[in-house]
Amino acid sequence: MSSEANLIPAPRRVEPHGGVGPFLGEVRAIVDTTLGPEAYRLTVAADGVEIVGGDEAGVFWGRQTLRQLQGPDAFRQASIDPAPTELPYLTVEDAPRFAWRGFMLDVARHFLPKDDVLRFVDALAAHKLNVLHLHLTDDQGWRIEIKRHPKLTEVGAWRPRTKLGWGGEPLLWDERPHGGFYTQDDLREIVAYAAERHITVVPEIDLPGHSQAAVAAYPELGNRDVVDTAALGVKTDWGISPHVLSPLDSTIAFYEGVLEEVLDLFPSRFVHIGGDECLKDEWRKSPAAQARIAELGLADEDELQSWMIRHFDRWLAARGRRLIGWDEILQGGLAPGAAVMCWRWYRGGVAAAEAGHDVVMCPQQEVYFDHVQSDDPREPVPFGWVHTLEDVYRFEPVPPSLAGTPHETRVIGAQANLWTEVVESRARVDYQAFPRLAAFAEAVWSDLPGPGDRDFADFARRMDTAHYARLDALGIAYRPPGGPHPWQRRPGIPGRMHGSARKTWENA
Ligand code: TNX
Repeated sequence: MSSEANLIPAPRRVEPHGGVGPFLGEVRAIVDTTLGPEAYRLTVAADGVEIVGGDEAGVFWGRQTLRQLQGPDAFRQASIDPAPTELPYLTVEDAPRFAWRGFMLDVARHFLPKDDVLRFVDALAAHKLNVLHLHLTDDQGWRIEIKRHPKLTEVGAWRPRTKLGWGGEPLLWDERPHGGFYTQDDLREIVAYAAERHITVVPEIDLPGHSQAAVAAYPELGNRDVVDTAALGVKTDWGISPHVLSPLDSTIAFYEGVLEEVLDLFPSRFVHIGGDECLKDEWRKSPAAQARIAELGLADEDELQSWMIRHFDRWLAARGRRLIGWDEILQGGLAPGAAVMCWRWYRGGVAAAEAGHDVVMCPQQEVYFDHVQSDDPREPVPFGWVHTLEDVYRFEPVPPSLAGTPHETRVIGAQANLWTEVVESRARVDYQAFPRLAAFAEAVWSDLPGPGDRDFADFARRMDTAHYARLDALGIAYRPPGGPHPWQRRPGIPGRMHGSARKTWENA
């Protein structure tokens, strides 16, 4: 039996009443809206277990806490002990700090089969995370079936080979073709499975950059007056492709058609349209793009991108949805209803919050889970900055420049992002995500003090005495505290390190 002090994420308040009793599997579940969204009160007493939730999600999070109290074996797929578990008598009162507690999975660079996604949804639920952002399209692959444009997956979901690792020498290739996509029914299943666990799936269709797979499938989407787009394939290596969408009406109409099908599959209020890293070289050279700039009376290519984003902002708003995009959508002026996902330090997020836009903080200097977890040379594929478990535990979504100001509440939450250029399988996803996702979950759920005052030693103790055992029972191939198991290493695969990230607010 695990003790009440080992819960992750830590609840707001735990009041032990002394004594223990057997848990026979019955829970009295009640909704009482005075508790507030996602809040719950869990009571274990001699007369049974009761969960009062502020809504159904609150009841569900209460059940996750109860599961942790039952001990690690409650995280197995089936019971291995016929004897009832003993529960401590107590009251837990709990509510999340942020409404958006997200995780982004890049299924474009490497496809993750449907059943692995469903399993990951279970892991998110166990950590009280409530948003799964699926990065469904990129230069290296298109992963969502679109009925009216079948070549997006027939052509765009496959590449002939894949760059191994990131960086120059040695230039290694995995010569196996790679690909895969989710059918619309697969996505309906993922969305429904997540909804049963009070997790919203936010789809991302990246535009106008990161679109080479779409251009490979439909060459007319690209800037044909400057490149032979018919000769382009799906990108096989990493980095930012210069081959972006054309800003023509035909391209916009094509993507409206894509988004119509996306809206039909995903009930999420927020729809992510990317907007990041759109190289403007083709637009600068393209007479058609320049004519568009002139016709619309725009100053430059940044304003042209902004015009496209504004178009989709209005288009989504007219259908009762809201646009969210990476912080580059600030360039050239932010669309009125847009929310911003801030990945380059905190700056864009601060500017957007001050201008009255909702912000999800996911700075790559703090919570990019494709980056290494230690400076141990045995880490599989050296990439990015070092983000240790402790670094992530001390991640603070609200920078000091917003804290205590009226703009603070514009930070609706935070997200950890797992890009998959060097993360090619379910085991690698597990390794990069865990245990850091447990620390992240506590940083976004719990009412923790400022980053410097957080009790990492206590978190580490809860990990060691209970949470690693829960992850074991869930079958998650996490990074052990002492470093990678021999079979988790990738010797000889090149990478690219960014040096050491400075944990200061100077760039906020
Ligand atoms: C930046 S974050 C990207 C991704 C890469 C990632 C690698 C963002 C909006 N763009 O395309 O996969 O860095 O860490």
